[in-house]
Amino acid sequence: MNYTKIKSVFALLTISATLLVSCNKSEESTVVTDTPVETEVVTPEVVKEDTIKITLNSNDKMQYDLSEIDVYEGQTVVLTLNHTGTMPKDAMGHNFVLLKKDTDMAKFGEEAAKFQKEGYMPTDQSNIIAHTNLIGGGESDTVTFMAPEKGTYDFLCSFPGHYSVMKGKFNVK
Ligand SMILES: [Cu+2]
Repeated sequence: MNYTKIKSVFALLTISATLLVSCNKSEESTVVTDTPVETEVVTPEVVKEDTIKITLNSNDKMQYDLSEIDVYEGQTVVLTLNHTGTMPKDAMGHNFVLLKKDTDMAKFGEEAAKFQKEGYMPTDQSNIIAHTNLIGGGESDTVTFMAPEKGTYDFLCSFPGHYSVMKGKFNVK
């Protein structure tokens, strides 16, 4: 095989190229070293699951146990929020609210605080991608939604005052 042919094989094939590289390593090592870019091409694509399950725990100390959540674009996200404490939701209620990009978290938090009867969930949900219900100690709630487009989003607990610490980044890759 001449150099040009081998190069085109590398460019077109991924898995076969890996085999070629390992077979030809000794006799044609110059080809391998001349084309370092190909090593990126032969990396197999990570298999992404269609559905990702996420467990987010919260407690009586006004804390989530995750500050970052990573998912892939287009995945179905099944997120379960647990409240591992014992305090009632009137005093230490928690939820998970995922905001659309560029939503001002402080403004959203102020607005949500006005909706006590609705579990601190504003009637206008135009800034919300997904949310769980408000839960108290010992309770859980699960929300299922499609991961939005690639980017970084904010999530928070909308119980008054909680978002100053109960917040995190939802990364869609
Ligand atoms: Cu909370």
